[in-house]
Amino acid sequence: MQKILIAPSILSADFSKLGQEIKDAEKAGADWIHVDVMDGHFVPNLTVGPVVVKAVRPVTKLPLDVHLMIENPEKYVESFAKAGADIITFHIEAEDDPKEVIKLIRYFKKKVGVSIRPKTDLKPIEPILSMVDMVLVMTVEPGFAGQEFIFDCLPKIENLRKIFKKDIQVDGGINASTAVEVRSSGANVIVAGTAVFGTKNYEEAIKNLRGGTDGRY
Ligand code: S6P
Ligand code: MG
Repeated sequence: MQKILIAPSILSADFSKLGQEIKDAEKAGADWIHVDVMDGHFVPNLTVGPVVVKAVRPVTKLPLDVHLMIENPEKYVESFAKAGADIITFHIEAEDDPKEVIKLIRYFKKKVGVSIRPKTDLKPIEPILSMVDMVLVMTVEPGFAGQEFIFDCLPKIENLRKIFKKDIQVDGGINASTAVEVRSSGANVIVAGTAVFGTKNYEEAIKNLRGGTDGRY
C-alpha cells in the first residue's frame, strides 16, 4: 500500500499571515504544500505567481507542490523552478506539446505532474504516463476553492491506478468523507484547501484526511 500524503492548498489559507499558516500546516503533519497558480485564462480566476513561491520557500522544509492552472505553462516553468518549486504540475488541456514541458521541468530537476480536468478522460495522458511522476485528477472544475466533490471522477481514479503505479493526486472538494472514497479508489496524494485551512485544528484535519489507524497509511 502506498503512503498517503496530504498537501494542504494555501489558496484557503489566511494570506495576511501566509508564512505562519504554512509553518502551522507543517507542524500539523502536512507532507507537501500545494500552491495553486491561476491565470484568468485557463481558469476564470487569478491567484499567485513565482514571487509567492519564492517568498514562502524559506519558511518550510516541505516540498512545494505547484499546480499550474495556466495556458502556455512552458513559459513559466523556469520562473517557478528558480523560485523554489519542487513539483511542477501542468494541465494536459493547456498544452499542445506535453513532452516538451516535461523535458523542461526535468531540465530544472523538478518532479513532473500532469493534471486532467473532471471531464478529461485518461486517453490524452496515456502516451506520457511513463514520463511523469504524478497524475493530478481534478475532482472539481479548476478555478475556485470550496466546491463540491464530483463523484463521477472516482472510476477514472480506479482505472488510472490499474495502469499507473506512481503518485495519483486528487484535488477539489476533498474532506474527511470524500477522502475515504478517493483513497479506496487508489489515490495517494490528497490536496485539501477548505478541509485544512478552513478548520480550527489543522492536525486533526490532516489526520482525518489521511485516515487509517496510525494516521499515516
Ligand atoms: C480548483 C482548486 C484547486 C485547489 C483548491 C482546493 O478549483 O482551486 O486546484 O487546490 O483550492 O480547494 P478545496 O477547498 O476544494 O479543497
Ligand atoms: Mg490545486
